[in-house]
Amino acid sequence: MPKTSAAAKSVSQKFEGLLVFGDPHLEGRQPNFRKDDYPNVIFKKIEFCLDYCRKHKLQPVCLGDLFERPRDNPNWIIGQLIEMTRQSPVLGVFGNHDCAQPQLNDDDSLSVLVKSGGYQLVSSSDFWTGEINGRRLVVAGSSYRHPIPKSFDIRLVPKSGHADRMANQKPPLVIWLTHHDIDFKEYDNGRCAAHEIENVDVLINGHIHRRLDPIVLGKTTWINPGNITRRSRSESNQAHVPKALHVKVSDQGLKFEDVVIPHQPFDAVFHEAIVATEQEQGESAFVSGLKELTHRKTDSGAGLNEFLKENLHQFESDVANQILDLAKEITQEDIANYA
Ligand SMILES: [Mn+2]
Repeated sequence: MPKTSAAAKSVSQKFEGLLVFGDPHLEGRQPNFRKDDYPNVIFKKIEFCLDYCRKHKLQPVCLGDLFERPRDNPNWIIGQLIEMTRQSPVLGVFGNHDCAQPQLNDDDSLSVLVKSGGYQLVSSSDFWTGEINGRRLVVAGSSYRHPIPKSFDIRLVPKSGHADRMANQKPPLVIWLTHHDIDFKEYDNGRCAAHEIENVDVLINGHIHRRLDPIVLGKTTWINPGNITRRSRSESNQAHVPKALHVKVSDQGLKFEDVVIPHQPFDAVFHEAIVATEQEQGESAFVSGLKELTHRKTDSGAGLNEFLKENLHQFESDVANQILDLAKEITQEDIANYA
C-alpha cells in the first residue's frame, strides 16, 4: 500500500542496541549437499539470535532472505516463526528469496509473518526509531530492488526528551538496511556503487553471503557481515564462520562486535564431495558424475544438478534445454541459476 507520509515506528522498550543477522534462508527440505536436519538447525540459529537479544537487551534485525522460497513453505515453519517472534518482533527488509514477484505480496510467506506482527518491514518512509542510552537511533532500509537513497531527511525523525535538552541534541544515528549486489571489493557481481548517504552513519547489507571488508565513504560506512547459514559446498563457505553483528549504541555513537552463531564444522554439515578415481577420470565426466548421483540422494536433487552442469554441453542446445526443463520440473530448482 503506498504511503503518503513518513511513519516512524517508535518504541518505548529499553534497548541497548541491535543484533543484525543475514540471510537465514529457512526452508523445509535439505538444500544442496547439506546432510543435517536443516530446518531445525536454522531455527536454532534464529533462536540463538533472539535469546542473545533478550540477554543483552537488543532489537533483532534481519537483512532479508528469511525464507529460501517465497511461497509454499510448510505451515509448521510459519507457525513456529510466529511463535518465536511474538515476544521479540524482528525488524528487517525483504530479500529476493522472500518474494516471487519484484514486490512482496500476500501470497508470499513473509507477508504472513509481517501481518502477525513478528516481522516489521522498514523502508525510507516507514522507519523504526527509539532512544538508546540518550541517543536517538533510526533503522530504515531498502528492500530488494528498492533504490538506495543519496540522503535521509532527519527532519522526519521525531525529537524526544526534555525541552531543555532539545536545543543541543545530537543528530540521530541512522542505520540503513539493504539487500543488494553492492560493489564491494572482492565481489564480482557488484551492480550498485557504494556512496556516501547524507545523514546515514552505517549501511548494513544482506544478500552477499560472504563477509566482505567494509567501505568507508565520507560519513557512511558500508558493511557486509555475510549470512548465518551456509548454503553451498563452495570454497568460500569452507572458510565462512556464521556471525551476527552486535551494534552497540551510546551517546558517543555506534560500535560493532561480531557474535559467532554456534555451528557445526563444515564436514558435519555437508556431504563430502565424491572424488573420481584415476581410472574413472579416464573414463568420462559422465561416469564420475553418475557416481556422485548414485551416492547422494539429496532432497533438492543437488547431485543431479551438478551432474547436468558438468555434462549438458555435449548435447545439442535444444536437447540440453529439454533435459534442463525436465530436471527443473522434478527438482523445482532453476539449474541455469544454480549456485
Ligand atoms: Mn540470500
